[in-house]
Amino acid sequence: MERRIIHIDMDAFYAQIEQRDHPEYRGRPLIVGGRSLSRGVVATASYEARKFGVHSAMPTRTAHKLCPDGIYVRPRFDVYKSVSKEIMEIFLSYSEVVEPLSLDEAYLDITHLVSRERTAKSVALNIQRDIFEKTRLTSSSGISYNKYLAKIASGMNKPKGTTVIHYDNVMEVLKAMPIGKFPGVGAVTEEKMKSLKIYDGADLYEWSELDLTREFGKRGTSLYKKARGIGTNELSVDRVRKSVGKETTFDHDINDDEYILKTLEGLSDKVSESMERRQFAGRVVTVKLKTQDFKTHTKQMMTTNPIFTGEEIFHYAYNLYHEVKSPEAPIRLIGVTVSHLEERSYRNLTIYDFL
Ligand code: DCP
Ligand code: MG
Repeated sequence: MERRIIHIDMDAFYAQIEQRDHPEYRGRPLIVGGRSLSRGVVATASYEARKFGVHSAMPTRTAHKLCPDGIYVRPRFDVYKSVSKEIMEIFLSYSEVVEPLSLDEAYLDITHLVSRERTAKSVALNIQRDIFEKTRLTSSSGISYNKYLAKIASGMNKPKGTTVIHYDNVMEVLKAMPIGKFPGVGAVTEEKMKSLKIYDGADLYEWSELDLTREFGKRGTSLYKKARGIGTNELSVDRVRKSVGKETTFDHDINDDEYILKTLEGLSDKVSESMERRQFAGRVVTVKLKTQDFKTHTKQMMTTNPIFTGEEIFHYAYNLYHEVKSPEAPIRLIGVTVSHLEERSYRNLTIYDFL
């Protein structure tokens, strides 16, 4: 049976909240993220700032060059989390089948709400209206018969868009889509595609499954299907990632405790940031070392309480490092992972009880 899936994604989420709460930021290029010129990274930028080429994950230093007159502010995660909770509550008032992807986006299966009198698009518009009434924030939605098409659709008319991809227009949309915009095609794959003269969906469509598998391994089949509008419509009930880890390989083998611990501290912060974005806390910390002789050594420890801050993670990683290192073996790689993850913010919503 054909399902109706909606993907909802807030517009310039952090930036829009800052503009809502600070009227003086409205209509101005606003950049939310780390403000340090040496280490800061842009979390997101208002649409006014995007005109200057500023985008998520860009070093703050680069953003300053592109947009020197922008307003630069630090994120307020607590506020974003509580807004996220509000929008998740709205989603749950429409459907029990909700799959959150991050703080500001989710899939909803709303098949049961659609009838001859009520289209999926009108349901999406209602959800967007409810979000606006409750939070004064705009969102975009995409509606389709599977997940990846709904996600593509929500990105097509941002901000404030509501876009439907159905059987009549799916091939037209996919064929015109630049290859880099296909879900699952990252920068590396995009380059490879271009070297094979695949620039858009129409080019991809010409390739046989066999040839794609030959070039891209197992992902070939998925790419073949994506070029044809075929994808899953099952919302994942348990897509909680099992662990979050970061590692670094040194340029040359290192035996300097102070330097290694500094690196470990940085990695702990990165793991924490990644957990922050997904609202996880974890119960097990693992430190991994690879020594000069290519041997891997790991050691892990259960924490007393679920942890998530960089300081907490580093506290355990610091102790583990001292247990696992051997004084005479220089290190080529170090990594830290937090596992046994659990949800933090939606806990009292019981969303995961039935997802
Ligand atoms: N985010 C981040 N670092 C990234 C990407 C995103 O910290 N590399 C945060 C900030 C965003 C939020 O997650 O506001 C949601 O991410 P989106 O990709 O949905 O981006 P936006 O909502 O900011 O903009 P858009 O209107 O394109 O959805
Ligand atoms: Mg968004």
